[in-house]
Amino acid sequence: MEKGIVTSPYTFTGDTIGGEGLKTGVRTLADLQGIFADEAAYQAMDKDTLAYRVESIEPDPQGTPGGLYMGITYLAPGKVGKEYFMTKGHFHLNPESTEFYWGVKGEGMLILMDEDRHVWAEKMVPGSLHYIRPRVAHRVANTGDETLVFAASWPSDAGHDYGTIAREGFAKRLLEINGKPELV
Ligand code: M6P
Ligand code: ZN
Repeated sequence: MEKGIVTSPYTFTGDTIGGEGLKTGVRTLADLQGIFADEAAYQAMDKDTLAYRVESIEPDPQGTPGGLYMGITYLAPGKVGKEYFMTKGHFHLNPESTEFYWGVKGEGMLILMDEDRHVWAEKMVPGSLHYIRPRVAHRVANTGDETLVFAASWPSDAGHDYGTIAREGFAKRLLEINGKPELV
């Protein structure tokens, strides 16, 4: 190759990312204990069931100011009782930090909650782009019957605050009512 011209160490095909230092994280139902409303339905399910997998490129160490990460999440279809499979959800530890999510495949809902516990949701479909503002917690539910694939990009110094959601949850839940998703 010509001097000074190199190939990027990363790839992005639309629904996969790859390359140097690719990280993979897996969450089973066991990792989602306490987030679903129907505890009896949760207890009756196989805790080894895969809920989602996150693949990410994190070029700089966590906490680096000015850096950016990119990830793709593969969220399985399914429900615990009437509640769709969903990500744990988080605020950012650095409360001013923002994030983009975008829909790649399948159908879902991005559930958002501000610090006053006001909850709303944006429909996630292939091509939908979602800007998550500062101080807004975010979680994604799969409302379809195929794997929901969505991509995300967030600052390397955003951090994940899971504790607040673990303690207080979201103020509304996305349930299937008469065959349709409803925030209740
Ligand atoms: C997106 C990004 C990641 C996040 C992942 C799963 O890919 O926001 O930072 O880890 O979704 O969401 P959660 O961490 O809430 O389980
Ligand atoms: Zn985030």
